[in-house]
Amino acid sequence: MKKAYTLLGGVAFVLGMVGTAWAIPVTYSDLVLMFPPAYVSEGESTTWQHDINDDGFNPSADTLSSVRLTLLLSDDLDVSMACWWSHELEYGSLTVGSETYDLGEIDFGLYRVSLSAFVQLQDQGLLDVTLSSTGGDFYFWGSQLTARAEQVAPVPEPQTMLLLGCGLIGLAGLGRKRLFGSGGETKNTRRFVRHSLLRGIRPNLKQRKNQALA
Ligand SMILES: [Ca+2]
Ligand SMILES: [Ca+2]
Ligand SMILES: [Ca+2]
Repeated sequence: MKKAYTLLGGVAFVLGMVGTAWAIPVTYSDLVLMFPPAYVSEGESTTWQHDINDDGFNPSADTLSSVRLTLLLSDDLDVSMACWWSHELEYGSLTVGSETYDLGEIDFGLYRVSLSAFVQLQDQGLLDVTLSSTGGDFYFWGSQLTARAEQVAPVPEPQTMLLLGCGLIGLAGLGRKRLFGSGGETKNTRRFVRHSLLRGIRPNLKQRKNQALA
């Protein structure tokens, strides 16, 4: 009986696994490059859009946990300027949804921003970004979006579940036969079966032997 409980427990565990959906960590990235780089003049701004729908993002299956933007910016070093020390300073800010992030002084390099809210990306798979100059002018070369998400694993189709169910029922039946068969049969029953079988086969064997000799 102990074995029977173990088997039934195993079947229940597998069935439980089939019914439960689990989350898989996924990372989406989207690159927007500017050729030539976008010029952001003093007090002006430039906008672009990231799209992770074409990278496999599914708003109903993916739950975003973190979103980061990495921008490549450069100040517009004017080599024709007479005095190298009189270069102006550039400052920028990034606006995503209702949030604005200060980028500080712009030189040449990568500027990373971790977003605190990303409702639009979660709902539509799209992210509209605005880069503004809060002082001086500079160039925007491109933006890389990195979004981490938890993806709900697809639930097996009804046909697959039906097949699996049939297999499990078959396994349970086989296990039951093995478990209860040995205990339920008495020695006499076994003997009876063996004798019946032998009785059924022997005459045939004798007949064949006689036929072969004749
Ligand atoms: Ca994309
Ligand atoms: Ca600068
Ligand atoms: Ca400048």
